[in-house]
Amino acid sequence: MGSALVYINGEYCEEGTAKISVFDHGFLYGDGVFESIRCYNGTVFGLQEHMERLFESAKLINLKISGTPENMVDLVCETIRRTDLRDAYVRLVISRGIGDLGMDPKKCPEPTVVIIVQEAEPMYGDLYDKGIRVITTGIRRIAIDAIDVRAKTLNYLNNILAKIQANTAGCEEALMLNHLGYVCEGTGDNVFIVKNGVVLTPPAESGALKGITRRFIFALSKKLNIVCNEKNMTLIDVYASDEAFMTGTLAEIVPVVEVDGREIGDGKPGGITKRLMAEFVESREAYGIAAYNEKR
Ligand code: PXG
Repeated sequence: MGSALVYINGEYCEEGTAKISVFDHGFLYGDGVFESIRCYNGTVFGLQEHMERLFESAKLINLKISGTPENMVDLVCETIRRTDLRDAYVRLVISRGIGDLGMDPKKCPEPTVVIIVQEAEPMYGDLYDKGIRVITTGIRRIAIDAIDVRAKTLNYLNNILAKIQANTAGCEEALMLNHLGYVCEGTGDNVFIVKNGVVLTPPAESGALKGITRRFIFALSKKLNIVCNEKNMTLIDVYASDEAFMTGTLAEIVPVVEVDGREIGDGKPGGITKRLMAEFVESREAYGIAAYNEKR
């Protein structure tokens, strides 16, 4: 994989020289927000939606981003263009910025803006044909009255602890329940099941992130005349489903063929899942903002 290009507060540098201060509160306290974004053949997938979520996340933590969402769109596109990559993985991080060794954010005058652009590769390697195996983790998703996890903040330890459990169990991903025991999401992806031809996913009120890919699944389902609804579900709904899959910017759409040792359906990626995966590849280049548009 080639070296990443990194934008930090107005400067562009190669990954080897990209540095931020140890006094940055993103590093010291996880005080910041981020977005993970994909670019397919020069089009930045769902960039408008990513920007809306970024500014909503920033609002939750009362972080003032200088400039408008449009300025940030331009900056992301400019950074991609400088790499000449048409297929790229982009990480946009905005932290509280440099402060002192105290958590009080009022000591941080200026947010730190980082954009990393590198080559993209599929998160689950060759498992898109076979499907992944998942365990339900004992780590509950953070309750929304603690941190509203519908904001994408730099606090990912909850998810990382769950991922460690999945790794220990020899599974690819962990399914996280919310504090009431309802199915919520994966560590870095949203979860869907298919039952009697209907696609179902937990509502955002379950504490699941309102994923950009999740939202795209609603559009793809509509296009394919498949009913797709939000529904609160418990583990029995997942175990007894006909098909299951997870979605995310990095994961894209990945079939789930086993949960907690129970085969999902016939233990192979399901028909509706495969149709959605094919339609995703077909439609994704049209869903976003062109990074290489001459006007930029
Ligand atoms: N839920 C959570 C908790 C996420 O972090 C998604 C769902 C899917 O949302 P999008 O908008 O991407 O469809 C995410 C995003 C990683 C990694 O390294 C994963 C994400 C973000 C950053 C890193 O696995 N997933």
